[in-house]
Amino acid sequence: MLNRRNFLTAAVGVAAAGGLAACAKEDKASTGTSGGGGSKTITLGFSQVGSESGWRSANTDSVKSAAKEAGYNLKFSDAQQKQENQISAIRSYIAQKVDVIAFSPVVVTGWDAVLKEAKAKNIPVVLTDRSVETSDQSLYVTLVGSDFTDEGRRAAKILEKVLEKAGHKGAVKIAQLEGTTGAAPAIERAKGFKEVMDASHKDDWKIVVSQTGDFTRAGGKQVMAAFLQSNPDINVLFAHNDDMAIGAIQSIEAAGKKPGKDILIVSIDGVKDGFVAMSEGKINAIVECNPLLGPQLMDVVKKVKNGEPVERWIKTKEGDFMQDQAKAALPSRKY
Ligand code: GZL
Repeated sequence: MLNRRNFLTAAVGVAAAGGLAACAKEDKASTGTSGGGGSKTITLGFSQVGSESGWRSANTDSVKSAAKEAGYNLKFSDAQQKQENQISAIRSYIAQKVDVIAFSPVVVTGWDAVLKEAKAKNIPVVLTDRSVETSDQSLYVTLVGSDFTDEGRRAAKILEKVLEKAGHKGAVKIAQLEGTTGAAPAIERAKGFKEVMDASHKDDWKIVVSQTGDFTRAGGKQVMAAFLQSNPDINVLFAHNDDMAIGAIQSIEAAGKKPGKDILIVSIDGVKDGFVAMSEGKINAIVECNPLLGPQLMDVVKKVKNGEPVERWIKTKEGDFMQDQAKAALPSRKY
């Protein structure tokens, strides 16, 4: 929740706002036809988490291109992974009286105050990608995004196949590279993975070390290096996204070990670089998390603007890939 100091700062920010959010980077060029006074063109205010990973870049491209395709007036801001920047951006969209606000919340908590301000101004809010924790379900209309808990379950289940294919014998000592602390995908992927572990692998699998790498390559590289210092007998890495896995691979190789062989790797996202690493034998399996939400989002925004009913959760469709599928799949990967 926002404390009094933050709230006052934000209030001052809103008073002065008029246009750009105080700290976030807002794209100057809005896409689609000009909002102007014309009521027929939809003006959408979108606050993006940041640009921390290949997944995020693909997600941003999808939102921007779909808004352009739909002829919407898109106001877009990059929060550089800071919640206060997202809150400022949302407040500036409220001040600009956009038709709909959409955002991917960097973390699950701390949104009630600003979402209540949007509600007070009758501006509907659509969540994309990540969800929020709130007791007031009226604060957003719908979530367009993946089931992260299921992604965690799928990661554990595909690890079973990876271990079998590798002919692994003995204890499974897992290092877990967690996503951004407090973010829905980090919380829920860990939860889903643990569900399968507790149900089917109480005696043979153990997460020996787990820490956030903040969804970035640099984070994955740094934390994996520390993991290898403290737990040299790690034989599996579960990374909450490909970017951290790719960073970790650099540290694994620097330690003189073979990623994909000495340390089996399962990751989530399915970005092109993840598929390249898989085709090189360095990642053993990837659970896809589809970032191409733009078209679904624009369709929902139009329905919401027109007051039409929408489902509470519009889930994205995604698959799972083993290493031997990587080469064939690469040419058709869209992100
Ligand atoms: C998942 C998304 C996550 C990706 C990461 O939907 O929120 O954030 O898995 C990204 O790559 O940083």
